[in-house]
Amino acid sequence: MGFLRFLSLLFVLSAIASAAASQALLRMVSEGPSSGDGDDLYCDSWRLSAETNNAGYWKTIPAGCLQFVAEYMNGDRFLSDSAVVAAESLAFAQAVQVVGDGKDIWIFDVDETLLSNLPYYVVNGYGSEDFNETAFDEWVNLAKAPALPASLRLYEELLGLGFQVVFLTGRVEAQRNATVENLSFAGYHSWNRLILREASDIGKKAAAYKSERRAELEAQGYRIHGNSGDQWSDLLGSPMAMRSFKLPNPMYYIQ
Ligand SMILES: *[C@@H]1O[C@H](CO)[C@@H](O)[C@H](O)[C@H]1NC(C)=O
Ligand SMILES: *[C@@H]1O[C@H](CO)[C@@H](O)[C@H](O)[C@H]1NC(C)=O
Ligand SMILES: CC(=O)N[C@H]1CO[C@H](CO)[C@@H](O)[C@@H]1O
Repeated sequence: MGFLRFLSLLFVLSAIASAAASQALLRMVSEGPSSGDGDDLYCDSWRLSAETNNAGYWKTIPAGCLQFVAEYMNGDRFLSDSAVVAAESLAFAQAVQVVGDGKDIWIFDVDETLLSNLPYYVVNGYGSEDFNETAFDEWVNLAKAPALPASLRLYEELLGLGFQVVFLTGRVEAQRNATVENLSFAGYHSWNRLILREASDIGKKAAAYKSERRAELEAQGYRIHGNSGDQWSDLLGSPMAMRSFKLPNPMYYIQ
């Protein structure tokens, strides 16, 4: 083989190899890792997609992202992401003209917003397992969920600015006592009202149930300035708050 032919063969081979490598990378990023843990690049992109709702409904986190989600939830990144959301919420709230008639409200969701169920998910696979309602309800009834630090601070600051706070949760009336107990123990000392699902709400999609409750509040003359939740179904639907704030939650998606 002549030297030039050898060189051009080498060139063709390396072009094929680099095309194959970039194809493989594209496939990996678009389909997710085929096996095992540790593909942080894909998992971080998936997390962004889930948080922005580009992913739409998902039942469990992607196979291979268990380690990533565990590290995200237990690390500084989750605390920092939550703190930035709270800071942006506060900046908006400080610009609101609070009237002082008790009708300026801010809505908070409860689970993964005011309270963190991380202790439950630490022993239940961080969203990698199908949701087990029985086991989750047992955990809720223990009333051991700690506050999400950034939300507790925001809550205090909003009260200081003169807002009324309303807690609107997908938890059911039967869980009222456990919820009140734990909100109080976690540091949430007062609220305008705590709205839980009544019997007639059971089976409703979260977005429909929460929108109906917001409509009732507006009909009673309340002005819903802000709404904080970790699920899009806490925030979307009509009527919406003037500003909605999405907290991070890569562990589950509620429709
Ligand atoms: C769900 O949790 C309950 C209570 O902890 C348990 O008895 C049951 O086996 C679990 N179901 C599944 C499908 O894992
Ligand atoms: C909730 O607590 C009140 C007392 O504060 C009690 O009367 C009521 O029975 C409790 N409800 C449930 C479902 O445990
Ligand atoms: C973290 C926290 O405040 N947990 C409390 C939740 O409420 C129960 C009482 O129902 C307390 O025992 C926990 O300490």
